[in-house]
Amino acid sequence: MSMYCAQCQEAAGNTGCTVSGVCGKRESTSNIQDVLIHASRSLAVALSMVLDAAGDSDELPNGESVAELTVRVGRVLFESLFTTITNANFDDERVAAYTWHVLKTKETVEKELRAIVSDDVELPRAVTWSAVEGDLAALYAMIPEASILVDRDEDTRALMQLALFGLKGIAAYGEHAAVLGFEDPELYRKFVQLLAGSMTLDDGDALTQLVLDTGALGVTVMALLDRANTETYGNPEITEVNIGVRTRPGILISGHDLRDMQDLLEQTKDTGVDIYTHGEMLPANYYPAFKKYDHFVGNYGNSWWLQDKEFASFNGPIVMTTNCITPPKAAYTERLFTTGVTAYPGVQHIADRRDEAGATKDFSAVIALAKTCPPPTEIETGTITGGFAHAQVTALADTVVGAVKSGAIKKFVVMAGCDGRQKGRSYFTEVAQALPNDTVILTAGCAKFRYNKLDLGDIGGIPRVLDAGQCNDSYSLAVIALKLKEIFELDDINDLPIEFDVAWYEQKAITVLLALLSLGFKGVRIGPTLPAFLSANVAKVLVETFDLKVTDTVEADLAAITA
Ligand code: FSO
Ligand code: SF4
Repeated sequence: MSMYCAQCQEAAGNTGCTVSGVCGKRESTSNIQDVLIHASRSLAVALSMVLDAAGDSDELPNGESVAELTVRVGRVLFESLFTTITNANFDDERVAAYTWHVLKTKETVEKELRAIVSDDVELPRAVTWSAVEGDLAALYAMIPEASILVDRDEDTRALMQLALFGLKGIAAYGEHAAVLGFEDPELYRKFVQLLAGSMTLDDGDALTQLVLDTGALGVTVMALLDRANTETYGNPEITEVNIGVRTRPGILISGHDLRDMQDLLEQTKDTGVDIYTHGEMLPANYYPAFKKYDHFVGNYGNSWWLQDKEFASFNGPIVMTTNCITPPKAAYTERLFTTGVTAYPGVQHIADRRDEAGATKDFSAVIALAKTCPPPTEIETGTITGGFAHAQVTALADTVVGAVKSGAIKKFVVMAGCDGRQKGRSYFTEVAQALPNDTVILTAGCAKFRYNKLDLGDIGGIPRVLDAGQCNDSYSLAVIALKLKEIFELDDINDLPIEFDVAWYEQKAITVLLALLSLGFKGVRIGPTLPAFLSANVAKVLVETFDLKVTDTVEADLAAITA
């Protein structure tokens, strides 16, 4: 076996990619990502030892406070793990650069630790290993040690991966909040301790607790990101989003980074260039702060895996702010730009802003290119409706509650999550189409593209598909459920008329799943398959403890959902 990766729903044969990734990830990239993850967990182990040694004191011998050190390390870890998420970074050199940055940060933590503990204490290898910057061979030499397959039985490995992938999602959500200036030292501290545990623990009970704690931290980080987004850009509101095109050249922006959206909209004002969203950037259309720009036209295309056709027909430059990028086609490679944690070899990269506080990114190269391009080719016309995040739904609470009480709404079906290439995902379109007219679909994430253009009608003015936003906004769906529980004065959240039929793809979905379990939701149905990295025993525990289900046939699930 030359590589091993089972982190996403498209893992080959639903066991794992071992030669190259179904996503297009090469063996070398997968292996160097394993080393980056290993370095990141090692850094977490080093810092957690400092935290333990410091106890209640905030003072450290070398001048930095414990809180300052934790935030500094936490930022590095958020970025380093985010870049290893599926379809984020395919560029070995950039992954290596992240790894050296992590290792350099680890050296500073090791110095701090050395100053606290006595000289005769032998520090673990996680703390002491390193690799000289620029020495790729030294990183490759770490591959055998970094592999998740090393010396572990399958149940231990399954629990470790479940926690690690949940932590990757937390890193992504945390990074999105951090670029908007929303950070929580306590969140970083817990994150570091959990990440360290994902490397050092090998006892089943302790690892199970680690998974549960990861779910609880998932709730915390999603609440932080919700605050970051809404306090920065306002609460999403009901919006008719144009899916047609105008006649001027355009720039297409995809991924999840709203700060990039803000910078791009500002810099393209009065330039004669229009802005369109793609994939997970669609919900940017729902924010008051972005609606004020006249040159923000609407959304172009569908979910991430259709980018090879839709980027080609867009005709102008495309900015990928985060995952999901797919191996680009020649028809648009020269018009494609990446930024942030996202990268692809041979694709132009917009430099990051993170090192300069408050600095904006420079999109001038993208804008200059756009001015030379023809306008987008129209592929659709009309509008789609969205913007049903928790504040908007709460504002409609009287109507919604009235419809539930009158029996006009019998069930809410949460069909959030991610989309993917697999043919079997037509299941989600078929379920949405076949759900009876007294059901409302609550969605978030790119899973929505499987049914958000169907004409499913409304119930007394409430659309039957309520889109809360990005997968990053899945928290909104939990808030809505908790609000309904409060309004209906229920003791148990599971007494609500809510069913879950969630599509998963990458690691943020694992965070969302663990967060839902942590909030007490039971009977969550996920599909189109259970995660490949779960062992039979771990899957059994999830089924028995949380009544976790895997999607079945459309007919069987419809019968169960509407029962
Ligand atoms: Fe989709 Fe991709 Fe948002 Fe994911 S674009 S699949 S969960 O990486 O990020 O929903
Ligand atoms: Fe395979 Fe998914 Fe890993 Fe890509 S991210 S190598 S498709 S398991």
